[in-house]
Amino acid sequence: MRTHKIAAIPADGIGPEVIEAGIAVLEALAERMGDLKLEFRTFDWGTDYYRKHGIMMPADGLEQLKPFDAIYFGAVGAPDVPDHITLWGLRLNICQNFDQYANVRPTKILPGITSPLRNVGVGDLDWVIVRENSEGEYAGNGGRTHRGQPEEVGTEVSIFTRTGVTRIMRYAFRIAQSRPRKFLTVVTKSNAQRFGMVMWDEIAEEVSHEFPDVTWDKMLVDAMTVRMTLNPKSLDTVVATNLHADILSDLAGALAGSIGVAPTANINPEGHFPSMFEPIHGSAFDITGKGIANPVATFWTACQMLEHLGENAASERLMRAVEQVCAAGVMTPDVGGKATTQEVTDAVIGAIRGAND
Ligand code: GGG
Repeated sequence: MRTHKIAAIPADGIGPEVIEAGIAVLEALAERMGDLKLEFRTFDWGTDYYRKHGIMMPADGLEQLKPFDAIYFGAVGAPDVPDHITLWGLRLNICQNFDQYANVRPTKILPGITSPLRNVGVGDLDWVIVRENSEGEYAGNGGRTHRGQPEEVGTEVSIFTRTGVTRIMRYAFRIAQSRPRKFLTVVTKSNAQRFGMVMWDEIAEEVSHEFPDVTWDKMLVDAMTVRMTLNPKSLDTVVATNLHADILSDLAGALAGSIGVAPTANINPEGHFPSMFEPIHGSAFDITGKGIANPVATFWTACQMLEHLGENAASERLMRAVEQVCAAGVMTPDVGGKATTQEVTDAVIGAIRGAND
């Protein structure tokens, strides 16, 4: 029996709804596999915790997480607390302190889901966006002075380091190399931002020599939105800065039918810290408590988590079950269905139990 210890942090909004669904599906999967045990421990951190304690997670929270093999995260953000407090207090606190510098965001159109793009169907849009996840625009370098006065100044300085850019570039080239098309697009804004972004281009060129079998090209981020929309089949693996990739991956999710299906993995490739897996979507308080949150992104990121844990067969079985359920039309309203979170979850569990492979 292989055992993996997983820390669940459902956090805010629809986070608890989709993580509950994810744990139910993972427990059914482990039972079906027979030789796999997943031990969950749920942490009550997030905005409710903040309202009680003035912090999003306890001071020793990172120490508490360290012994786990992976973190399964829901969503962060609430209407009554500023977003920068909730985001930096929980999600970014974990990502940055656990050096989860590679954020991997796959996109594909699942069977049964319709893309808003014309003439694009299942198999046509198959991307992996690699987001630099430790520095850049999210370096946290800035400040405010003269608050409220006419001369008030606010700075938000992006930090790009040679170490940070080189390691994410290598990571992205490696992913591109592992995929059939062996093709990487490097996104920057190096026409207007002539220091850090030009360094990105130079480092991409340098790292590319380590991967002679990978073809690559460069795009400016504004032009990239056009290419994703009008020529989506021309793309495969993409690497971009923390902010650019955050924006592009929301677009990617929408082009694949809904951000409700888009997963993300925050990876510490060296394995010094647990990696963290979550749906891309946030807390979505407009639909919180209605029972209609799409759990598919949370299931798909569970597949990423299982793969990361070396459980490839379980990962593939879960992805097959999700695709089968989508193809059968059991889907939440964001992707045109009428099913509830619970109905989609039950259908995926049914598909896992019913699989005769
Ligand atoms: N599950 C992802 C999540 O909760 N995201 C909240 C958010 O606001 N993220 C912004 C960011 O990661 O840049």
